[in-house]
Amino acid sequence: MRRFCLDRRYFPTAPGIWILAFLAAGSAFPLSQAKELPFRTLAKKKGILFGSAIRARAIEEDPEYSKFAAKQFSILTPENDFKFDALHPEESRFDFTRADQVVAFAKKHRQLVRGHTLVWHNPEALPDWVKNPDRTPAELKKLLQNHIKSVLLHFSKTANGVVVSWDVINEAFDEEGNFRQDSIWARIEPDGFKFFSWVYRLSHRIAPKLKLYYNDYGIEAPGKKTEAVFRMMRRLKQAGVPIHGIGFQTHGSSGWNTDLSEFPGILKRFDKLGLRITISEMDYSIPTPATSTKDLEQQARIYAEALKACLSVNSCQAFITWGFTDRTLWEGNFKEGFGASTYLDSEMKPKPAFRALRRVLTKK
Ligand code: 9MR
Repeated sequence: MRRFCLDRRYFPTAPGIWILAFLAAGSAFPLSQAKELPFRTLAKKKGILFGSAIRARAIEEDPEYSKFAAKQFSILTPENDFKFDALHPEESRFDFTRADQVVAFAKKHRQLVRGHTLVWHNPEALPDWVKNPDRTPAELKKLLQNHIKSVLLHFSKTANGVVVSWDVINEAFDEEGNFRQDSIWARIEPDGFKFFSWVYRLSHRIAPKLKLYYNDYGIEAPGKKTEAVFRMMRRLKQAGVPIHGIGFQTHGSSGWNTDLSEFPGILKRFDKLGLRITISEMDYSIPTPATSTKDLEQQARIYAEALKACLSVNSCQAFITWGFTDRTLWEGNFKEGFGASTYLDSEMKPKPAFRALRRVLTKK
């Protein structure tokens, strides 16, 4: 008892002890980090999911990358690991190794996965056996049907409740708003409405619990393509085709897709069709090396505007960026001399865009 009284003379009372302990620890544990809630928590308070494109290989090989992804995100889009060439390298062989690694990571960190993508014309994401020019439309139809069925059934069995949505068709319209006739898949059915109806009805029959999205870029401002996509979505909805959402990729770069002032209004139009909305591949590339404060601030402004647009409609489910560090960029896809499109630099240090996103998410 006596000793306890003595001790009390030297040790402050309850609130005081915490203030002292905090000050003493201050240098080793900066206040800014101590109180920074991860993106996923901030986003949840705003009613949305927050995520990024992710690569199974980077999760495996780069601890800093995987630590950030585990902590910050509530939804992941496999950047390439769910694509046709990755999952179905030969006609009679599927390979789910990398895809299953993404799912395992998501399960471990209580994250959702957005499947990407079942039907995409881009030859980069198609294996040679599909691209064989001798295939008849009937053969193409059969192989696409088999691909969709096998892939959706695999994830229904192994990732039920984790893979919750899919970009079923990706980028089916050209810049003029035409259903792409140069796509290999248009050989199955050149009429866009009939093709969409077939693919979405088929996918819904196989996996009725999934939310099925259409996903495209360059539809964040008014124009021919935005209008064509809107009309197609409206027609599909009116016809009762099971299409549930639309992904606005929101890629941009200095000089392209820089004006997002009409984006909230566009989202409202799609929202009124009863579609869910996702900002699905947000990024903004700038001249490299990315040292200009003006460019970095412009990048920050665009990221913030896209996120605000998402928050402006109730149906916006998720804000997903196309990568989160300049360490792992989608090489080769940028204009010469451009890059640095994410919100962390290649050393994983926050760029102005990182702060800008946090400001939007923390604003009352
Ligand atoms: O970032 C992806 C890149 O690593 C791949 O090589 C490429 C082809 O599969 O696809 C890139 O991702 C694209 C996405 O799947 C669809 N929208 C545009 C993205 C950037 O090109």
